[in-house]
Amino acid sequence: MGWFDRLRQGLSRSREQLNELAGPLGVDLKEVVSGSSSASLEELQDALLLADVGQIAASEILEDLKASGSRDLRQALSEALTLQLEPDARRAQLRRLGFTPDARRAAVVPRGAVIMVVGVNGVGKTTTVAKLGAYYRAQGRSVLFAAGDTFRAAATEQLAIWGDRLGIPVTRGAAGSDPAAVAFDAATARRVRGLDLLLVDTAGRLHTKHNLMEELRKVVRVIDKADPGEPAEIWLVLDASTGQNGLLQAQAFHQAVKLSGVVVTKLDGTARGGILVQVVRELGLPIKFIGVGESQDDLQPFDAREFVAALLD
Ligand SMILES: Nc1nc2c(ncn2[C@@H]2O[C@H](COP(=O)(O)OP(=O)(O)O)[C@@H](O)[C@H]2O)c(=O)[nH]1
Ligand SMILES: [Mg+2]
Repeated sequence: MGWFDRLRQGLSRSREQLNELAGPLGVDLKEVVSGSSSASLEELQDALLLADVGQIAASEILEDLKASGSRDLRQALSEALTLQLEPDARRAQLRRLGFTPDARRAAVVPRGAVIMVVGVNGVGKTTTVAKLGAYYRAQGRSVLFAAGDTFRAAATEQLAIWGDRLGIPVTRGAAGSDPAAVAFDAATARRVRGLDLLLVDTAGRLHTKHNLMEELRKVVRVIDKADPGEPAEIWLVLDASTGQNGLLQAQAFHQAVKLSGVVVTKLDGTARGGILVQVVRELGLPIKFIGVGESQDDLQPFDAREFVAALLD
């Protein structure tokens, strides 16, 4: 099965809910809006809320549908949802232009030389670091990993195995050592060796634990000390099956260290697809990549239009 089919499969529950409550998406939008169809806008709103798109986006989508000149509910919903997945500025621009350009998954270019991933336990941080390493290396960049999860020896070992497999060097510390020290060493090593990109793994932590969030801030500070201006990117790794709780996590991490993007993993599982909308809308953060499986190639640059196609069709 290709990655798109795995994504579709992962989103099947959300898709069924949307189709079921909204009636067949093939119905005439004009009839839905005028109230003469078996499907109603209220039911559609319920379906959107169940899929976790959130109140703000759901209301805006309904407004867009009412204002749409199209008779095709599926088409109009697809455009409205795509807009909700675009960053604010681009959303405004697309609205002005009145169309959504073709899907074209652009390569994700990091702003600087250090990308750090953060998140709670088990969401797929270490796997994502490995996949990102494979992705950027395939784009011709030289990569270094930092095994910043010193909390568990197994975590360092897990990244070391990926490093071996991918031929990517790993800066590591002893189990139980200070993650900030590992990050400092790695950031220095990247700069001195002139490598293009450092990917920093971190230990999972509950977003409610203050001292662990402090530890994360310290890791950010020492990287900046070793390599001023870095980490240019801090990406939250979010498990797509967590729904509303994922948004709370995102908010807490965003407050502790200023996030620059999100990687949503496990979209091949039973994903609540709408949570991506809330991340973009309510946190103003772009989705950078999506994870659709456990192997090194199961990471795709995020494309809103493609994602909506997987969700609706
Ligand atoms: N199905 C699926 N599994 C994933 C994905 N990303 C990570 N995993 C699995 O989730 C589990 C936890 O991953 P890990 O990277 O160790 O999480 P961490 O604790 O955040 O570092 C592992 O079994 C991974 O193989 C994904 O996109 N899809
Ligand atoms: Mg890990």
